Amino acid sequence: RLNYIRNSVNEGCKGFFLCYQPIVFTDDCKLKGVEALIRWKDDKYGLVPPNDFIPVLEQDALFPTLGRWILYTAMKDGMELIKKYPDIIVSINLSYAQLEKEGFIEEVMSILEETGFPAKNLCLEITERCRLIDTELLKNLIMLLRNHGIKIALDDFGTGYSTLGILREIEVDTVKIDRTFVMNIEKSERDRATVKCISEIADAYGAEVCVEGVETEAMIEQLRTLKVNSLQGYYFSKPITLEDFLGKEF
Ligand code: G
Ligand code: G
Ligand code: MN
Ligand code: NA
Repeated sequence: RLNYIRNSVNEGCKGFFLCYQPIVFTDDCKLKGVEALIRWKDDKYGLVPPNDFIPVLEQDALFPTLGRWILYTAMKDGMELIKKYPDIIVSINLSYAQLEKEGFIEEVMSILEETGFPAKNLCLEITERCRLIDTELLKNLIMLLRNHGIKIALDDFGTGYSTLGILREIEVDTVKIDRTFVMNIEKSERDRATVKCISEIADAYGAEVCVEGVETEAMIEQLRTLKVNSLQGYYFSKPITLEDFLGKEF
């Protein structure tokens, strides 16, 4: 199946598409942005989730092709979203293989120019696996991207390599608290304390907090009592296609 997916990348990223999941402000649940999430679909294999191909393709020589396609498609779609929601922030997940590649910043800048998408509406999410690259290099890249007005989010915070150590070292705009920390927030005093502390640290570092995996009204009530700027989760919407997203009111 992987060779099959590899071939699709070589055939102009055939079968790949992006879904968008809303991110809303905690206060009023109004739309703040979207996260772009990749999918692959094909007649033979059906719908294949990113966990089944991203980690493997990341190690592949053709990943830059897919990485560029993701950036380009999300910004092109982003232009459609901006027409309806002028202040929308479009978040795109990055792989370390993309960041590590020479000329990455130039690539992002050229796609911004090509699509006309404004840098201030763009947020790049870096994840645990990005820690695999040299911290100095990562710090430097992030500083340069932010100097261009692009926002940076630290994804999956609290899990894997997405730690306090890295948050202390690099300056990001948003910390995305992993959903495992909020799953039981209604019952668990420990989890509430954890989210509260992460939020306070993020605040002290000048970063906003986004909580992922919000599935119930009760979770929202809990999170409103903590310093959480934005929320994302199935309660608001699952990731949906651009067409479906534009057909709804958020
Ligand atoms: O959408 P879903 O929950 O299936 O995503 C599973 C994982 O795949 C998440 O960790 C997510 O960050 C990652 N992922 C989704 N889309 C992309 C993408 O476009 N690029 C990268 N690098 N990772 C992605
Ligand atoms: O690692 P990252 O944060 O990029 O992954 C986001 C993934 O989390 C998406 O693939 C999305 O499908 C999934 N997701 C988003 N909201 C929820 C939710 O409320 N509950 C669960 N279980 N998964 C979610
Ligand atoms: Mn993410
Ligand atoms: Na996450």
